[in-house]
Amino acid sequence: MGSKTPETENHRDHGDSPSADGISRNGGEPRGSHNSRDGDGCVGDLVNEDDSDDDDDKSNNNGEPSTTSPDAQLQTESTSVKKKKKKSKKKKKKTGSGAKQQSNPPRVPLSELFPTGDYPEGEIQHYTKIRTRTAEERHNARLQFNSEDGEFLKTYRKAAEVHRQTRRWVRESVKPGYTTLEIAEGIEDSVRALLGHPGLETGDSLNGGMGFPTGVCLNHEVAHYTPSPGKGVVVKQQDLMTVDFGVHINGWIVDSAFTMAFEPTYDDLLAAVKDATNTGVKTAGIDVRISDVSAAIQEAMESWEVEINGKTYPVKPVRNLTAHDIKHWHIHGGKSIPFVKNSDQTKMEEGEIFAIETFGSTGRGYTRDDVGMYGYGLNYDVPLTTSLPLASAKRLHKTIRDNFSTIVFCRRYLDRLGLDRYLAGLNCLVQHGIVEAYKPLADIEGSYSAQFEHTLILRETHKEILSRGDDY
Ligand SMILES: [Co+2]
Repeated sequence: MGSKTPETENHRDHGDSPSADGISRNGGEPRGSHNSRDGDGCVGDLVNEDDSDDDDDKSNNNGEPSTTSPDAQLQTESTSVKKKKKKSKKKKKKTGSGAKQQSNPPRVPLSELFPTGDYPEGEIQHYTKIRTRTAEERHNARLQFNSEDGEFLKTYRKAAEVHRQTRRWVRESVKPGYTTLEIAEGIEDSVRALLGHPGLETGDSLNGGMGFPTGVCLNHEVAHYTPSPGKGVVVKQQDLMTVDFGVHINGWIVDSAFTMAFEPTYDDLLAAVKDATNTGVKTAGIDVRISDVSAAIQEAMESWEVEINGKTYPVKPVRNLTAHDIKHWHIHGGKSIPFVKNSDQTKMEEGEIFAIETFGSTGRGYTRDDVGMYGYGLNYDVPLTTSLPLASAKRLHKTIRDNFSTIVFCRRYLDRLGLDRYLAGLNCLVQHGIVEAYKPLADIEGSYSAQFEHTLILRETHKEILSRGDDY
């Protein structure tokens, strides 16, 4: 799940600046030193009482963008020469012989596939820079980590394995003709089955479930699109599709995303954004400054020019989205990593979990709020007891606390709990600042954007890329 930053520059074309307010209302931002804030909590506007108009036309192909190409031939050369990439190493530890196999679509709980609880570890990357620490720092790190290390890592690796097995279905079985609703629900059915938490009983989804609403974005849709109840659009052969979903176990969230296509014309764009994300992953480390990670990401992304359907585009990092740290129950922990140069001296710290993601676009490299709604999440710092004018809002508030806590959810997740006629209550909660609402984010029509994202943990001697798979 992407995180939105407020932006200082003027946005001339659309006049729809992403509300610069809302940031302050968003709690969970304890460290003040970073300048690029986790703005995902922006309530764009509070309109949108009913979501009946979302899932608007997903077609593109207006052939609009055409950023001019310099020299196509030269570009092709440089692309192919520049980017010879070695495969990310995979280290799949298989559990015992004769273990059960996952079904397709995946529905076998992981507890049956890994009866010993030894889930595959992520990719291990060693730090590029040695750090020096005081005895006290080392002591604190051990306190935080070592005692519960085993259980904590098991939990996180299990969530990552659920993500890998679920996305395998998307990457191998989803074809043009599927609707975005079938894809989102397929993912959600899979995640819940693999976790063994259907999430229908009150509180069950707090033990494990979706980390946020499944994002399925097509073409110029950059982030935060999820089908409305009963709606969805048919994915076409020529569509570029980004899938972003999270898996949580007891509030610990794995956040990972990928972009896929059914035609080779997008291969370079996918490679560019994958490169940018992997560069960010490689750069991340204890005591590494956010500004340094951003600079590395930007340089990698902008080193690419890509050809799509015969047109050449520079790949622009999306300037108002960021990578982010993850805290317990909080998808955005308060540190944000932009994909463009900045002077944020905030450092990454031992024990922190980061969702390193990047978005690249052939459009403006800037998103605007689109119509419809993505999801809702309890504001972190709101007191449990608040006076609300609507009884339905009070009831809904309790339902949200009992089933999602501060995990971001969408209307489909309320519907499957059997709730109905909750929109007035929901809007009331948004208007009172108890619940934050998140809008879909798009670049200009006719553009294409891609995203790759991994969740990693900064351990004492190395980082573990928890969500790494042999796919990306
Ligand atoms: Co994310």
